[in-house]
Amino acid sequence: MSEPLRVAMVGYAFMGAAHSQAWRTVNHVYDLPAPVRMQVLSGRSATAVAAAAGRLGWAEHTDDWRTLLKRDDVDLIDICAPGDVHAEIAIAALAAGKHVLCEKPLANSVAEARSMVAAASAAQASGVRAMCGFNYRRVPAVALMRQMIADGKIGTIRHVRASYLQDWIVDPEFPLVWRLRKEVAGSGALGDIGAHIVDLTQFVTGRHLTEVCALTETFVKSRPLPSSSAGLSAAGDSSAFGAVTVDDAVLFLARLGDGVVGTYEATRFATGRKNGLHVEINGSLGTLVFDFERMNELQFYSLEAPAEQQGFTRILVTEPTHPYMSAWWPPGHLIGYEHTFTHQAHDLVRAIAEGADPTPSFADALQVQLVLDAVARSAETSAWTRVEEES
Ligand code: SOE
Repeated sequence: MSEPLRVAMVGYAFMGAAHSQAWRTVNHVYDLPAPVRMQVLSGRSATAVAAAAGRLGWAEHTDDWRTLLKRDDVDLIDICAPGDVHAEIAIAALAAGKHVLCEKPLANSVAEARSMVAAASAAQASGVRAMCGFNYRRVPAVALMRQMIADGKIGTIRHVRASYLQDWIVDPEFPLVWRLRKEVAGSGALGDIGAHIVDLTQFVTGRHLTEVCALTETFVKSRPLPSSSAGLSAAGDSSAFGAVTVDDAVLFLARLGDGVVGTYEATRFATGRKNGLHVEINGSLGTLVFDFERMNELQFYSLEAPAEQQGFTRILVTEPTHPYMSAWWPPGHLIGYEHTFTHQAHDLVRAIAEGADPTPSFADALQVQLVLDAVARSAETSAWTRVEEES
């Protein structure tokens, strides 16, 4: 076994907690080439970060992420902070020779994402690795969906149908948290959850969106200012209001080349939908359907089955032969949301130890950013808009 991989993390809210859970678990689930050590947690408030470090299992804490750059007992920086600081932290970390895991979306703009890709490729020469955290790629049923499409099980792809539906801001009294401010989050439903379905559909189909036609809507245009900026559920102070500067919902049509067409919808106003991530791919020989709220299952319809037996089959993705599942429980014993982050941590640690490039790379995440940018421009102009190609 090689030297431990000493991790530092920036941010400790929902995503920070999910990533911490993965760093705590990964050593105990997988026989890793390098054991993970949870070295130091960074956050802006000294008292809050101290409490979070104790709760989440970090050995030390700091209120200044820049100190991480100079420490030679930190090998990897995991960025779980809001989007407006991704580029600055990632570029500085890579320049300091630290591997980087950065939450999605990679950045708040294409320009930032491009400079992150440049920093990652400069660092790559000295064995420094960078990865973006699109965790849903690591749901076993999603990985199986990709394999089955690549193996031709549904034939030639015709339709991609994807939606990501949540409802956590349906109440107009819900406060103006950072995810509702463009200068911090970059965009609203588009970058937060739309980015996931863009990445997922590109991942499972092996195709890129080439052209989009979009609309966005902001239903609640001003909200009470939060009494603290601590997290997504911070209570509002209804005496003072601020403007919502991002989209509440986005819908778009897309082309994915060779006649493949797609529909996409992302909203945080789908009352009753808590984390409804749905992807359906129709091909010339069949259909595959994934629904996150039943994340251990994959629905498969095959025209190759005898006519009298055709119908949707529910594949329970818990066999040891299914992607990622051999590390977990006997067949039929289900896994959950947090496992996707453990799989992500595993894949990253293994790639670093083997000197391989982890995926999704910063370049893959830039490609998603180019789609988000085309969608935003299309919504502004009400016109079909080409996704820029990266040379
Ligand atoms: C909030 O909408 C959020 O936490 C996203 O930011 C995550 O990426 C998604 O997995 C769950 O919802």
